[in-house]
Amino acid sequence: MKIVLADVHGPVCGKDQPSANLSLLYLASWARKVLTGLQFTYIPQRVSREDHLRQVVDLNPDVYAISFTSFSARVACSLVDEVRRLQPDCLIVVGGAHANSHAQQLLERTAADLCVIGEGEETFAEVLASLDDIKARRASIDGLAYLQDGAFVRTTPRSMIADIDSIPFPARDLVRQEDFTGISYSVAQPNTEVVTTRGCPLRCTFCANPVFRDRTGPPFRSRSPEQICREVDQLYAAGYREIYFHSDEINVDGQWMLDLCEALTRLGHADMHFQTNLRAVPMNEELAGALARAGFWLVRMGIESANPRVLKGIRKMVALSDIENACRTLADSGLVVFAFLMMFNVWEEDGELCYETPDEVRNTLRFVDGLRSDRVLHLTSWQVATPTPGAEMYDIASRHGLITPDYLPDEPWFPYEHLDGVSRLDYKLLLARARWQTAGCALSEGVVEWKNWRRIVSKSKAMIGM
Ligand code: B12
Ligand code: SF4
Repeated sequence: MKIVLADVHGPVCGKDQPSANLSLLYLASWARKVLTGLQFTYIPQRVSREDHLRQVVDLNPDVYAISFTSFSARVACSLVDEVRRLQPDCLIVVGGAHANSHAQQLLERTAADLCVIGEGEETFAEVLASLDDIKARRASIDGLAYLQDGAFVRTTPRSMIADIDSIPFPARDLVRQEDFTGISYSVAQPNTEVVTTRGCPLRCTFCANPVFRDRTGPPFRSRSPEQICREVDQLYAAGYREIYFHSDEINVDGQWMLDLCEALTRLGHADMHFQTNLRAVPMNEELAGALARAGFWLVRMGIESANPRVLKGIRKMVALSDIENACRTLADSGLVVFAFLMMFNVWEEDGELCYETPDEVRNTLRFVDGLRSDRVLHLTSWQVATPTPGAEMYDIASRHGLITPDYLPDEPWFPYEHLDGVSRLDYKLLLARARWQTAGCALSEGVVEWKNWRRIVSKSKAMIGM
């Protein structure tokens, strides 16, 4: 059986693809564990639209499986329709973040046959096993959505895999390292990503983390440190020297993080470097020291805002003092601290629409400048808070008429068009200031990301008003 595993062609949000899409490689590794006779071809983001479609026609696959977020959904939908035109008999399966929140719309508006909702490994393998008679058997496969005589059908939700150690390592043999640009802000080449946990126990309103929540089974699961270390060892032997650990937040379970750090330290790969995402709490000298000893050099922390009113509204569940403490503790242990920041967040209080004001955004900029001058915060990334399918903020924006049902977040989101107290001038000045701050950080740390030249050019043009 021939199966294409497809990423949309890029760049997406102005960026090239840093490393292989692990969602697709996990689907392949699980399917290989339970089935035989499978021939997978992975098409990365770097392949142009023409070459993507040419490869599909040349391969003449039985299954075309495509993964995408809401930010690449528009391109993905047009690819699906084009693949259907060129390969009328191929089964088209869609999955990923956008498929989770917009299954019905995707099925009604594109030529996709099946939409996989939730964790994909078991569902996809069952689809492949039933391929000969999929129309008759799809109703008995959990975690699927499809149209039957034009009506939307959703099968029983798929239980989550309780023991994620049972999932084999992603099928990296299907990809070529040269198709990827490498992770941003890296100190060693080649580098790649590893998924260490699935799900997050928290519920920040702006976060679209829809796949692993509100379904049957445990929402937050972690791999055992030993199993992660086996994957790290394998990657080390394959020549990799830096890994970005994609836990949503590595420290939501502090004891597990300590165990992982100890196991990584015991591996003894002094020239292997790590980076990860984390939260401001829990953080203390023991946790920060363990990260540094294990080989972590960069930690990316969601600060979002320096305003207690906003932190409470977006349900960040951290105090400003926690953020400051985390920056100082991590920096004292020698770690480079990278902050994710947002402006003009939107939330709801007793049904009323609330939002971050221009003065509050200015306050966050000043707070960051203060931490920078103390040398406890080193790099930043600013985003305008955008309603993203799967996030509570998206539902709030819909309820208050800020977005239409057709809205996709690849369209620019201008807060001044939706929020009374934000003017166009406020927005432009604050965004420019935030971009200068990010550029200033990157220049002073000596880490300008030239590979994102498209973004740098477009942001520079925006800053000088071109
Ligand atoms: C790693 C990551 C990235 C990496 C991707 C690396 C790569 N190599 O391609 C980078 C840094 C590039 C990235 C970029 C972006 N990301 Co991102 N990313 C993630 C993250 C943290 C982990 C993804 C992952 O690997 N998960 C592990 C795998 C196993 O889970 P999974 O992806 O959900 O896949 C499972 C199922 O969804 C399903 N499945 C997925 N695809 C398919 C396809 C088929 C056919 C089938 C059957 C099943 C299936 O089966 C999989 C296995 O169970 C997620 C958050 C999260 N926890 O998922 C955000 C997340 C996916 N990203 C998000 C966003 C917003 C972005 C950006 C827009 C950020 C930006 N402003 O630039 C860009 C857009 C990129 C794009 N191509 O569209 C959002 C998407 C929300 C949405 N509704 O669109 C998420 C959910 C983060 C969040 N909490 O809000 N991201
Ligand atoms: S922003 Fe981080 S802590 Fe909040 S829900 Fe998303 S992954 Fe969890």
